[in-house]
Amino acid sequence: TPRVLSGIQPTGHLHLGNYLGAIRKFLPLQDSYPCLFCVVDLHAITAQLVHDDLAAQTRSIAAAYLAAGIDPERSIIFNQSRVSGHAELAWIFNCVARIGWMNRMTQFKDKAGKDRENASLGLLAYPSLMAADILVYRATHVPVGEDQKQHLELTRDIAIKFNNDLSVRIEALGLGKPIAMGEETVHGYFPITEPIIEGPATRVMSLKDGTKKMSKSDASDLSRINLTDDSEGIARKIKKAKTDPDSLPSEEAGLQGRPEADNLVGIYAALAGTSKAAVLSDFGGKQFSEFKPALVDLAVSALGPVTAEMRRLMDDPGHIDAVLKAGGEKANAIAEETMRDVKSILGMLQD
Ligand code: AQP
Repeated sequence: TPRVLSGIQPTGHLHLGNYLGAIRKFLPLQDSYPCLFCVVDLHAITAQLVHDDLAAQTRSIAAAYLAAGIDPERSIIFNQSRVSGHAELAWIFNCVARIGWMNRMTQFKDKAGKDRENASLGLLAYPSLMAADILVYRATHVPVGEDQKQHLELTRDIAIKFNNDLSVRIEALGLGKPIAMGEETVHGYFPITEPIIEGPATRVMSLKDGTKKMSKSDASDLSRINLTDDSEGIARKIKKAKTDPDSLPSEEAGLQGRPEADNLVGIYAALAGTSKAAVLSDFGGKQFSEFKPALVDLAVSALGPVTAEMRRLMDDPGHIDAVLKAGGEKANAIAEETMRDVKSILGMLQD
């Protein structure tokens, strides 16, 4: 049975990349699938243990989910640390995954920097916890930005290794089921999760450097549009965004070698719900001086209602806390089933 899960870390302000790459994609999925949307607070402590405002940041991600239109009656919204199954399954996955797999993760290399020996063990094991976030709900689909593709592949590797190494026990307990793996059908306990990485904004780039990902941790606030920016802020950042001196091409191929132009056209396409080709058929031959004001109008009108609703929700933290608590209870019920099965498969004694 299909099930969707995605999560966002409560570390710093949400930006346009998080919105277009992830949050906005959640909405249509809840019409077709059971969905869980998580605020991954256990992930938030991997790079930095102490946060002054973890509770407020957690509420603000939940507010973004709600403001984007996620319906807590239909989808489960919760924070990760409430459901102990995430950490429990992550431990088991630490014993499934190999150290070499973790060492190859580009996010670990980027975030650990040069002083790798001094990075937390949690930062290295981050993808194992992410696999647990997904598989503790036996989720089949995960909408994410392009940067998470490698972690999703590792989630699949963990599921495949668990299914293979424990296949005899899984079958003996009658816990095996047919699992879709691309075109093939295999047998096992955990699904082989598919990432959903689609559309023109799977990797939104910095407004200051079209070769760098738009990121919460970029020192320059001008590099990103935060979901907390007001209309003037959005307009100022788009006007100051780096471009090149040429006019826009009429066809997508003309964006090659022009990362800043490609990024702004991609953002426009994603906000307008269209393709880059369609944007270029309107703006091909036009200068950035004409394109940027159109992008400002579009960004302000698309983001304005979401950010206003986020602010309104943040004025009532009690409501957000109640949503997270109720979501946590529903999530826990599913996670407990998985943990019971997994412990049986491993031969652990339980009641
Ligand atoms: N630039 C981006 N373009 C498209 N999607 C993006 N995502 C993040 N950046 C972009 C997607 O947002 C979701 C949440 O990711 P996260 O909680 O892991 O956030 P993050 O990766 O920590 O965000 P940053 O801004 O990239 O933080 P730092 O600066 O700490 O590295 C995911 O689905 C992610 O793909």
